[in-house]
Amino acid sequence: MSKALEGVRILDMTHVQSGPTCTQLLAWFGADVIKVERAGFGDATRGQLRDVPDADSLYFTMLNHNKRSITLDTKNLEGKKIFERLIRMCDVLVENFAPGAIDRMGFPWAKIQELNPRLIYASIKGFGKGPYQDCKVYENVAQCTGGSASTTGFDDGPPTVTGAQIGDSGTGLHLAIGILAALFHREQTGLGQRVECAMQDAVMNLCRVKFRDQQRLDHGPLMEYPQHPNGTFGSSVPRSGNASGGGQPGWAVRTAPGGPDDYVYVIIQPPSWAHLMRVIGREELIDDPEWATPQARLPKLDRCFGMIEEWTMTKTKFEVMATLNPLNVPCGPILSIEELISEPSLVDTNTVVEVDHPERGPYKSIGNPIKLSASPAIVERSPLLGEHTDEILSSVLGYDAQEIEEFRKAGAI
Ligand code: CAO
Repeated sequence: MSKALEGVRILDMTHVQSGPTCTQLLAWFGADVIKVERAGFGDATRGQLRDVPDADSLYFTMLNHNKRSITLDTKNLEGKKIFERLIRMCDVLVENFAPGAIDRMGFPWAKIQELNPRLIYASIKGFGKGPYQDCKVYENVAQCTGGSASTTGFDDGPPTVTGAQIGDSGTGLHLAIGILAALFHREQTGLGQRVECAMQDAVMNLCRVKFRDQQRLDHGPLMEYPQHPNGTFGSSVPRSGNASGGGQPGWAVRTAPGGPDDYVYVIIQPPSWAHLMRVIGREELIDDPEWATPQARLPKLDRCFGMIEEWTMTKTKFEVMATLNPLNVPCGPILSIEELISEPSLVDTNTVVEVDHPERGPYKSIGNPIKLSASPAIVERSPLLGEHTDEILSSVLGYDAQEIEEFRKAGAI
């Protein structure tokens, strides 16, 4: 089996979550990802939310699989020489420092291009050009400034951030796509280019349907939202609770035995209406003009899902799934993280993997969700801080033992 990105070398200047998710994905596709970290400190996440004393945290290990780590002070005079050589030897530089940090290290884009015109220089920042371009941004700030928080939650509750890390991991995915496009472009032109993705922009892209709804609002109420017909609409897209974001209505209804995650999401697709009504014991509504069409149901979706819930509450979420699926009713149980992490079918597909680590022992992680038939990803543990410093300096950059010793004495590595 060959690796899809075999031969691509990534100079990974990323930290925390957004950038590391991007380079981890490229590493899973087979790129050689060299993570540059400050000696003694490393990526701040190594020490954040620690569960095992003195061991790299799960925050770090789960975002930095399949990489090599070199410690390097890019502000040290000797360190800058190593950094320059890395720029010459790599295909892609990825970074998500605060705005201007790479420039302040003495490496503006013009200089990077001069050092290596083939290098693709990819960055994540919180915002694109505009009033907030110099701001530092974390996950939830991006969710709040990208339209996700204002549209998530219930009408009578506050704006809500989601558990899915759409600001960080979502932007990392976007950046990875940009890098792959730039690599393809380089095949044709021989030249690298700048790839930028702002976290606000990535979240907005993921909130695309809410921008659809903002414009639909100009033409009347959003009839699939729970605010119709019992509530009110303002001038902006409201929070829609668990309503479906698509053309078919859906809702999360309760199931037995009534625990916090005992819910199932049910979608009423017109062709399955008859099946659904039959199974819940409401055959009389199958052809009733008050209920039989999507248009007739729209003003009373709450009652509709109420009826369905009366039935689902007599079953577990898995029984509901087993009953409705054969009837072609789209539905899905609300699965807890505890249920997902031990689900055998997800282990079989390597979506949930177990990885061993010298400091912390075995732990569970999420493998590559993108499956390539000829290049399956094998998840390897994250590197210890500086684990590959000497190896990279000698085998990638060609320094000899004495030069490496001098770099060490100068505090560059
Ligand atoms: N050698 C020498 N200096 C190094 C170094 C190295 N190997 N690696 C990092 N540094 C320096 C940087 O140059 C920077 O110094 P200056 O401020 O003097 O330029 C400094 O370390 C800190 O970098 P930072 O400002 O990026 O880090 P921070 O912890 O203060 O901020 C974050 C973190 C995430 C808020 C900020 O990096 C950011 O806004 N990034 C862009 C958006 C982003 O990706 N956010 C997602 C984070 S995950 O939720």
